[in-house]
This record gives sequence, C-alpha cells and structure tokens, in this order.
Amino acid sequence: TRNGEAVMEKNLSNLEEMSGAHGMIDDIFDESYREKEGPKPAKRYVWRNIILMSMLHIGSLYGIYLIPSAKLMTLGWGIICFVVSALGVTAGAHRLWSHRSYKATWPLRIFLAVANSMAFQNDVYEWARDHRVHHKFSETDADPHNASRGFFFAHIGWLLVRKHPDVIEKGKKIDLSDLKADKVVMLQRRYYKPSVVIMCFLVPTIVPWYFWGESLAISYFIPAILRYAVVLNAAWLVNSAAHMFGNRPYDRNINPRENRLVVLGALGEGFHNYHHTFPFDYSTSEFGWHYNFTTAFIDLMCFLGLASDRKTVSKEVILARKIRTGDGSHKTG
Ligand code: ST9
Ligand code: ZN
Ligand code: ZN
Repeated sequence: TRNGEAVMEKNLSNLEEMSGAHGMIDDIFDESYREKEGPKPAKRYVWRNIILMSMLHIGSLYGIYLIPSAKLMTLGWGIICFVVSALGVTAGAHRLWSHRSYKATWPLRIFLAVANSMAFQNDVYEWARDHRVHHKFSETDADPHNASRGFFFAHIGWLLVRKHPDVIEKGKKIDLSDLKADKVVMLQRRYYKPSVVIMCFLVPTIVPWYFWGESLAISYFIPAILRYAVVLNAAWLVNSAAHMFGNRPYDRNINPRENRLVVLGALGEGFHNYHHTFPFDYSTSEFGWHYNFTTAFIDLMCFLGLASDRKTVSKEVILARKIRTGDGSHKTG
C-alpha cells in the first residue's frame, strides 16, 4: 500500500541519519514493536512508594513554608544542591550513560555518579536501562512511563505501580554491556543505598547546620527534602509535560515536544521532540548554550580536558529532517 511504502521510506531515511553518527547504543525507536492484543494487566499498587512519595511531597510543602525563616546562605546552598543533583541526572545518567553522547574521564564520571546519588532517582544502571527502553518503545506498553496512559502516569504514577510485563520483557533484550563494563556505574550500583543516605539527605542537611548555624529543621526540609522533590518533579515533567504540550518541529509523528517551561526547569532537557529525533546529540537541542546549562557544563568539562567526543547533528541533516517530518513550526520560530 502507499501508506506502507511511506512508512518504509521514512524508516530507511531515519536509519541513514542515525548510522555513523551513533554507534551501537540501544536507544533508537523500534517501529516494529506491537503491543499485545487483549485486556491490559490489572494495576498493582505499591503502597510503600505511595506512602513515601506522599510524605516527601507533604514534607516539601513544609519546606516551602519554612523558606521565609531560612538564612540566605541556606537558600543558596539549596540551589547548589539542586544544580549538582540535576547535573548528575542530565549530564550523567542521561546524556553520558543512557545515550553515550560524549565521553567522560574517570574523575568526571566519579563526580557525576556522586551527584547522581544526590538526585536519588534510582542508580545510573537502572535509570539508563529504563531510559533506553523509553526511547526504543516510546508511548507503548513497553515504555516504563508510557505517556499515552496520561499525564499522571507519565509523571509519577509509573513509580507507584508494578511495571507492565512488556517493560521487563523488552528491557531484558536491551544491550547494557557498556554500562556493565563501566566500573564507576557498577560501583555506584553496589553502594547505592549508603551513597543516597549520605548525598541526598545527610550532606545537604549537615552543611548549613554545621557551617552557619542554620536550624536542623530548616536544613533538613529545604536543601534536602524540598530540593529533592523539586529535582524529581523537574525530571518527571520531561516525561509528562514534554510528551504532551509543545511544538514538534522535527517529527510530527511522535509525541515528544519542545516545551519551554521544561527546558528551564530541567537545565536544558525540554527540547524533547529534538531529543527523541536525534537521541545521540550531546546537547539534546540544536541551539547550543541557549537555555541549556547542561550543555554549557559539558563544554566546560571538555575545555578542562575532562570530557571529549561530543556527538552532534549537522545543520543540513536537521533542516532536511524538519522539512521531511516536522510540523512546520520551525518557520515561525
Ligand atoms: C525516579 C526516576 O524518579 C525518574 C526518572 C526520570 C526520567 C526522566 C527522563 C527524561 C529525559 C531526561 C531528562 C532528565 C531531566 C532531569 C532534570 C533534573 C532537574 N529492563 O523495577 P522493578 C527487571 S526514581 C529490563 O522492581 P517492579 C529487572 O530484573 C525515584 N529489566 O519492577 C529488575 O530487577 P533488578 C526514587 C527490567 O517490581 C526486576 O525486573 N525511586 C526493567 O514492577 C524488578 O524491577 C523510587 O521511587 C527494564 N527496564 O516495580 C523507586 N525494569 O533491578 C521506584 C525492571 O534487580 N521504583 N526489570 O535488575 C520502584 O519501586 C519499582 O521500580 C516499581 C516497579 C515499584 C516502580
Ligand atoms: Zn521522552
Ligand atoms: Zn533520552
């Protein structure tokens, strides 16, 4: 059929774009996967997670209430903790380990792994495994945070129920050999629990209390609890909002979108239509440092000799792709 031919042609030209630029990372959308027919398996709630996540969010509301009584230094420290933990996810788990979009020397990898424990979003190995499955089987039963199940599921709901069996079945076939070979990733996985206790809760709390005499309650509820909840929600917004609201200048056939609000909150990770179209680009955007603190950070690391081999996409390939599959919104800016 004509439609079938069009799909074939699209796959072929997508593959041409990918080959060469990307190597072997298992994060490219798989058009051949079909969801199983018949009724979906029942939701199985995980009450432990529901209770802990509720407590975290109530605690962070209390943190907001405490802001006017906090010392300025404590708020600054909260922002530092936000940036460090966010980088552990954006520059670390995401752009380095899930997509291998650049190379990092071992001192930088250790920094990113420690920063990642501060973000407490599962260890890098598990995060990258779920994330590759997300790219490969986007918006299907095999996508851990399948956005076609609605905003709430994509945002936080997926962490409150057992995974769909297809996530695990398809996930087991994803190539993770690069992660298994990375000693820093495996070390972080091995010592994940103590590293989270220290980096996500103890360090953020003890620093303001010890160094400038902040009260223990404020030290705990602002830089630890509130900051943790903010980083979580910023990352979750990429899965929820950036899969629902915004333009699709690069590929109008997929759900992920360019969402300005998410770009701001997630240190440059909201150019999500671009990112799902070209997942290997280290900048997750064609606009360099524009609202993209993570790209500036990676460039600084390269300047310092701690990182190298940044993968990018040429302007010609991007333009050709926009014309071929985009929604036309790039013309209007
Ligand atoms: C969190 C993660 O918040 C946030 C991720 C955000 C992602 C954003 C992505 C967007 C793009 C990037 C932008 C970043 C922006 C950042 C901005 C920052 C400012 N493949 O999981 P289990 C197997 S975490 C293959 O227990 P259940 C495997 O054998 C928050 N196999 O499944 C596994 O055993 P093991 C804190 C897989 O029982 C076994 O199944 N953490 C896969 O269904 C069991 O796995 C929490 O809240 C796979 N994909 O439970 C904890 N998956 O691991 C949340 C599983 O030993 N998690 N297997 O090899 C849980 O409690 C559970 O995972 C569950 C599901 C209840 C959700
Ligand atoms: Zn996505
Ligand atoms: Zn990604």
